[in-house]
Amino acid sequence: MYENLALVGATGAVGRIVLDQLVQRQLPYKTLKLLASSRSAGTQVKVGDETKTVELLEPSAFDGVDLVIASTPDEVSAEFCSWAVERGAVVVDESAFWRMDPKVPLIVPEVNPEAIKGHHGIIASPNCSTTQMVVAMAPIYRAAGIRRVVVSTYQATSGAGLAGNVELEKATQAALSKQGNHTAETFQHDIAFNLIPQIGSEKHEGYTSEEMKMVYETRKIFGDDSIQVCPTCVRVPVMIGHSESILIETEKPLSAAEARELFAAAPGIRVIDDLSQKSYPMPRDCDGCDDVLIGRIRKDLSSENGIAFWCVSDNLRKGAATNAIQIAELLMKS
Ligand code: 11C
Repeated sequence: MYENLALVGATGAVGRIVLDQLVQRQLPYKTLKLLASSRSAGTQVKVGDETKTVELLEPSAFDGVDLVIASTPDEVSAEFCSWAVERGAVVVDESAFWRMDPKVPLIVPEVNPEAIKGHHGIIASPNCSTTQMVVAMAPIYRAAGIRRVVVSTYQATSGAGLAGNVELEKATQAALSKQGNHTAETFQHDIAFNLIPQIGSEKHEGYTSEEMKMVYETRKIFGDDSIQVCPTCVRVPVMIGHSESILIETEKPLSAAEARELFAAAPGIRVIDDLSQKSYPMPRDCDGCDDVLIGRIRKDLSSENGIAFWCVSDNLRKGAATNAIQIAELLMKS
């Protein structure tokens, strides 16, 4: 039974959406604790019609808790998850810290819900840019197999948390008032009217940590190390909604019409695809929605088995909060 819940990181950008979703999706819990570091402990937070006080994140806070949903920085997850698991709770963790641990299932419910059976107390939710891509890949993978994916991302500033959006606003105001370059703190360079082809740190052979997450997490979620992924991750001056240009090379040939049908029938995907009517997904369309939006579906003109498309998703919802809530729902049903 998972009826006594705790949410760690309740005051962050994703934590607030998790709270809304707990209420909107009517998760059947009895008690709910909100936990955060000393900086946010004591804060009052609305949960539906109730106002709750955020409690201090410490080992004894998990006494009597069955299920934890956590949206915290990696170093916080590294420390507190064992406090919860030792007390018998299961943690659904959104940080990157546990994702590649072989004992920890990495779950996207539309893709690999069965992997949840193997958990040892911690279940990880993937990086936002991986999540929307694997939701899009899943129906194609099942129907035609996937050899290779080439993906370029256009990632919103909220991927870096509330601070990312504050920086975009200040930088844009500075640029418009001609005060010159805004001093970048969250991002590597001034984000106003700019694109930054670096998300995360330098990691492997010229690829960044964000890009390597897309490689390793994708293989783990599909349980298929043969999938080749070539990612380029770019920060763009958009507050909400990651966009991705994706080219998939399949094992078996697939027409654009077949790919469109597969996407349309897949859970968690909404197709918006009529170029003649200027109809395709854009980040503004996905703000507040839980689906992965797909459009511009077309055959690759340069290879036999290539399908190209455009994919947009709310990085704070399906990319983070919604995926974690769906994992919690899976557990509650199990
Ligand atoms: C970004 N994708 O847009 C990152 C944020 O591993 O969960 C999420 C990082 C992660 O900056």
